[in-house]
Order: sequence, then C-alpha cells, then structure tokens
Amino acid sequence: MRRMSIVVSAGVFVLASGLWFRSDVFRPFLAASGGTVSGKVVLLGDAPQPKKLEISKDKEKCGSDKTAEDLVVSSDKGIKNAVVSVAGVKGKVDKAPVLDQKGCVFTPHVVLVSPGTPLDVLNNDGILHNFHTYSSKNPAVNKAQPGFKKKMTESFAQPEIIKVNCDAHAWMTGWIVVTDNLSTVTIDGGSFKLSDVPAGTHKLEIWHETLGKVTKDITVKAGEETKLTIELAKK
Ligand SMILES: [Cu+2]
Repeated sequence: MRRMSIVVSAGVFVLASGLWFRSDVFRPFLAASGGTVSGKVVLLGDAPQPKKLEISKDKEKCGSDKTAEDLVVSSDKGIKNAVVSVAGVKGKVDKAPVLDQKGCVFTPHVVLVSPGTPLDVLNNDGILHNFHTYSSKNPAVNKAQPGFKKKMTESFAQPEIIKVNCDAHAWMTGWIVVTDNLSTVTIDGGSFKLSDVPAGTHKLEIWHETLGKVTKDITVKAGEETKLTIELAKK
C-alpha cells in the first residue's frame, strides 16, 4: 500500500512537471508575472505656440480653423502622439486598426499597426482624398480615394515608421507606425501605460515625429508598476 502511494505521488509529480514545461500551459504563468510601465512624456524647455494650419480648399468640408498636430503640448508640457515601445518584446496589437480622414485630418494622427495586419483607411468626408505613404522598407502607396470610396484597406509587411500625406490637401499629415513590439501612443497630456511587460530589464524606445527618438533602460518587476517621466527636447 505504501509502495503504491509512492508510485502515485511520483506519477502526479511527473504529470505536474510535464504540464509545467508545456509551453501552452506555462504561458499564462509568464503573463501573470509581468508588470506595468506607465508615465508621462514631457517637453524639456518652453512649449511652442500652437500652429494654425492653412486650409486652402474644400473649406465647407474641411473647416477653416485647425491646429497642427506635429507637436501637441499640454499646459503642463505633456506631449501627445509620442510612441512608447518596449524593444524586443512582442506586444498585444489592435486587431482592426483604422486611419480615418475626417474633416480633412488623419485620425488618429499616429496609428499603430502590426506587420501584415490590414489597416482600414476611411474617407468620411465625401470628397477626394489621396493616400500617399513615404516609406523605405515597404512599397510606397499612392492612391486616390474619391468621396464615394468610404474604405480602402492597406497592409505593411515590414516594421517601419511611415509618413502619410494627402496630395489633395497639403496640410494633411499622419503617421503609420508598423511594429510588433509592445507599444502605445501618448494621449492628451502625454501619459501612457503599457501592461503585461515581462519582468526584467528592457529598453524603452520613445519616438516623436518632431522631437526624434530616445531610449531609456527600465526595470520591470512582476505585479508592480514602474513609473517614469521621459523628457524630450527640441533639436
Ligand atoms: Cu485630403
């Protein structure tokens, strides 16, 4: 009887260790051992005056009072539309990213897309727009999107930061950030939050279209929140 219980115990142990090493069973334990990285991206130095865009045509659809989004800084210097990524850590992605053309502005101004994931490019204005990308690793896209064409779908295979313009409205600029790294974009006021970051040390990469790129070494502990203030300076 005693021998039998030893055999049974050993069997349970073998089964348990077998489960432990099976990657599909093990993964939830890994996810639970991650931490959160949050904080704020701020401008070092004086905030610039917001720039008005020059709306030269289609004012009835586009409006006439628009502010440039190339550097949006809040009263406490938080920078909107900065991309914060954990280098080398694959991240959750928006499965259905959308880039809308609404009021002759690309919305959102910066959109995150995983490599190969379809990006829906919408035209909610009912007038002619033109989707023109400037890239080096992915083929350039230069397509008219007439008012009746409410949706086009594009995808980008290679990780890259791609500028997009509308040739019909010179002020229309947006950015498509193709990445499979765990990433997010700062909101109004410059704050960000990344969840499920694996415990350990990482390089945090911060990119902004006019302020450039900086990296910062971070340490993440399981179940804890690492809070950071990241300063970007004008060049
Ligand atoms: Cu346009």
